[in-house]
Amino acid sequence: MFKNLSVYALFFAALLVTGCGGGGEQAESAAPAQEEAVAVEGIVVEANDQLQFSINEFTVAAGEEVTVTLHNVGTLPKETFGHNFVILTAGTDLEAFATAAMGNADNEYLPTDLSSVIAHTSLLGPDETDTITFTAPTEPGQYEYLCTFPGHYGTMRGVMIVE
Ligand SMILES: [Cu+2]
Repeated sequence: MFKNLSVYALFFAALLVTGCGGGGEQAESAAPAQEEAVAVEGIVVEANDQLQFSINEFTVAAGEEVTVTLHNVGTLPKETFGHNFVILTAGTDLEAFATAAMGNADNEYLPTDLSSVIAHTSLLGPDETDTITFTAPTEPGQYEYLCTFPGHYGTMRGVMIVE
C-alpha cells in the first residue's frame, strides 16, 4: 500500500516536472533524488532488557516478500542477554523448539536442524540490528516467532499472521 502510494507520488512529481516545460536535463536530475526517498521499510521489531519484543503480532500476505529488522535496544551484553528473532513453520512446538535450541550456544542458540525455521536473524548485542528478508508462507495461518536465548521465549514471542 505504502509502496503504491509512493509510486503514485513519484508519477505525479514527474508530471509536474515535465508539465512545467523545463529542459529534459532538469527532469533527469530530479528523478534519481525522488527514487532514493522511496524506502521500503518493512517490519521493525525492537528487543529490550525487559525481555520484550515491541511487536507481538503482525500480518503479511501469503507468499509476499517480508522484511523484518530486529533492533536490540537493550544494554546488557550479548553473551548473557542477547536477542534474536526466529520464525517457525506452522505446527512447530515452540516450547520444544526453544528447549532444543537452549544448549546450542555455539550456534547462537539455534538448533542444528533448521527445518522448522522459516527465517531467523543473528543473535544481537546492545544496539545491534539485523535485517532479514524471506517469502511468507503461501498457506494462511499463524506462525509463531520467538527469541531463542535461554529463558527468553516465555515473554519474547509473537505471531506472524499470514492472510
Ligand atoms: Cu532475547
